[in-house]
Amino acid sequence: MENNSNRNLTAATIDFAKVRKDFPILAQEVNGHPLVYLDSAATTQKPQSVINAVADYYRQDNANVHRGAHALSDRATQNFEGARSKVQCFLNAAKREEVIWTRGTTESINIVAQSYLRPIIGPNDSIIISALEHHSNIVPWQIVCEQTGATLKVIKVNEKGEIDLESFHQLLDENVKLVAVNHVSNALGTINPIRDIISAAHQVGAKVLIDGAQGAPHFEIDVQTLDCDFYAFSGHKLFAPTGIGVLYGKELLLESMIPYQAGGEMIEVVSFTGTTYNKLPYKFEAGTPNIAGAIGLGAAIDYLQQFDRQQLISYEEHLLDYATNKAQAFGGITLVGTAEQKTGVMSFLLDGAHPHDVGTLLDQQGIAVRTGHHCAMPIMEQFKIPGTIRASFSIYNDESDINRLFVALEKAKSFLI
Ligand code: 7TS
Repeated sequence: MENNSNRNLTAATIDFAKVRKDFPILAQEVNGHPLVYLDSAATTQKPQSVINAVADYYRQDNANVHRGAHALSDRATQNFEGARSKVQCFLNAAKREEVIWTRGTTESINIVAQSYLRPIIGPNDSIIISALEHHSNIVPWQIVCEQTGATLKVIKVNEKGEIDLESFHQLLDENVKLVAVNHVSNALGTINPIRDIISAAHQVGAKVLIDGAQGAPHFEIDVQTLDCDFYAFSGHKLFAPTGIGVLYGKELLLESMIPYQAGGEMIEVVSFTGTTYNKLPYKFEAGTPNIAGAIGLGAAIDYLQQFDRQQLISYEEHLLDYATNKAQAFGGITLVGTAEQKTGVMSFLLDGAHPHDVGTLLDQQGIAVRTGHHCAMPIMEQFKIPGTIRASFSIYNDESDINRLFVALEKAKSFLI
């Protein structure tokens, strides 16, 4: 369902004050102050159109999909499969069968680890990740290594928080079965050179998984041009509900893979003399899926696609520049992650204060940020810090949010230092 009253036409300049009004949760006070939400890298807020799509599904169409011989089930199935087609367009996947519904990025990566990689990897083989990964793109590969005797190799990251491509090339050889890197780092905001990584990996015959949890919310993704073998993302970081996400995989690879989970929906015929599996994408979708979540994700894609995405990207870049300049002028702030190519994530330390204490004082002033290691402990270890304060920006933020952050930081500073 589209929120026509707030529709912005592609060619027109986006009215960001109107965009903000699309997100009803933002119009509240927290601890006696108007909410400033700067934690979109953890999860984005939801526009009214997404909330309506989920509510409409439960109010009008709720039924199980692909099964019922009745009108509600037909409608639910159409909306659910329609959302899959929207994701296909969103990613520019060649086929809708290449779009698998999952719970989110974490589950998508685990499917690739267990259903694709584990059966084809052995003790002489290796997996490459970077030092800049979220735990979801580290631990599944460590488990595969424990199960198979394969080796996990880690690309170095420089002091700005950028992937060192030379170190990557040194790790690459024909025993590498998979390279798994994020599109954008959640902890530092670095945009990684995934095109170079994909083409170099393919030259030695390795497949590539892109963890797009922080990439899909910001960029137009074209999996065919990228030529990645797998791309994973979560709905909830893209203005959609929690509990829904996507694994894109090239058809031939998905065809070759064993199912991840077994049960209803993923079968063709079940008998005690042998069971055959359903075709793609259902082979990987055992059990009743998150129907409302998928429909909500479809609505979130509709919401995003009413805008000129390039303008959204420029706006987020402007917010990041605005915040970075303020941080540099502030005195006593150390920025962590200063890559040339960054999205709207500002990770920083208030010198002499623990990030958690700063986070608490910001919350008391109505400002939501995340503090800690951001599920990326290895990169924190490299910088020899326990964590950072992370302000992450989205299309519903504006300069006044950033001004409020710095006023609150002044207060925190006078209190703590
Ligand atoms: N990969 C990256 C790069 C992420 O940022 C996250 C979540 C995940 C994987 C896992 O996604 P999930 O939806 O399956 O949980 N990142 C964050 C974060 O930065 N703060 O909270 C969650």
